[in-house]
Amino acid sequence: MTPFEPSLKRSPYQLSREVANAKGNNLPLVALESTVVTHGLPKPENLALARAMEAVVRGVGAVPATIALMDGKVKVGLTETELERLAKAENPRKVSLLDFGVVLAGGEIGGTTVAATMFVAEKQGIQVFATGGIGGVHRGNPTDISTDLMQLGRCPVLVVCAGAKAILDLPATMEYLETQGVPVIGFQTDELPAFYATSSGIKLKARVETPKEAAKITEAHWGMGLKSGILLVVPPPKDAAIERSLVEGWIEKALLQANVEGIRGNAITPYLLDRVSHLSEGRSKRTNIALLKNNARVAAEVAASLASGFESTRYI
Ligand code: PSU
Ligand code: MN
Repeated sequence: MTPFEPSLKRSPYQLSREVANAKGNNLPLVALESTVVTHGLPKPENLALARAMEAVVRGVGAVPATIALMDGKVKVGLTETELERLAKAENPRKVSLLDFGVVLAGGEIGGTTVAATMFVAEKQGIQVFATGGIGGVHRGNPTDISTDLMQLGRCPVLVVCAGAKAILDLPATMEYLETQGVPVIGFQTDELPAFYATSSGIKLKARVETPKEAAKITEAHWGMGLKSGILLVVPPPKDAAIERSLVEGWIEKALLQANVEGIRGNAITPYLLDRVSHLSEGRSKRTNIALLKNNARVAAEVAASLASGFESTRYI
């Protein structure tokens, strides 16, 4: 073994008892990201949301595996105390793929992005992952492309989301996903949702009505050896969705402000989400929370369907 091969003896991964038990017994698991807790939502809503997403997953009969960095470990499934430490941390790190080493070695608390959570989920054999919105290509800055997109191209995890965050360039993001060979499947919709809004005007190539159908496509895609991720896009619940033109107004303002303040790099997403929440007087935040819980439910249902091996078909 070379010194750089992952070592089992000193594994950086630490599974909660619940997650270890679920893995051992082939119970449906749903990975949950934690950047939304550390950077996506303000305190104390972040802790309430983290707990609520876990509760929704359990309600469907699946096991939540919230992933975060803490004490030099990659935690897969958090205890109640750990969830609180994560949500209440002062200056937590936003951890994408490039940050793992630094944050682990420094023993800091970190919330994992979609890319980072996918990486861990795949390593741990968790096939389904729920989040709010993925990262993408930024508006007016096409070289700022979220690692989420690259990771979706090479990591076989099903990501349930409400599309890419509306602050992004959605057509460019879709082009990138197409280039990477990532199927984008609408859950009871023909259009890519625009995160806070139900539609973006971008037509999708595939649509499913039920979690079972989504599970079937997933099995077929991976069953033939394809290694990419799959996006299942779920519009925000009707009563929480916001009209597209209204959202656009807030985003335009937030983008101008970000430019004036010179916000760049991985700080731009949390900054814009916060500005939009402010401009909408909290409305966007409420929509964000509603769609996160809704996505957790759909993800748990797909995970349950996959775990039940509905057709007991395994292609090898
Ligand atoms: N969706 C939200 N809030 C968030 C994020 C998504 O509603 O905070 C996070 C996700 O973790 C996503 C990340 O992976 O923002 C993208 O950041 P970047 O553009 O720097 O890659
Ligand atoms: Mn970026």
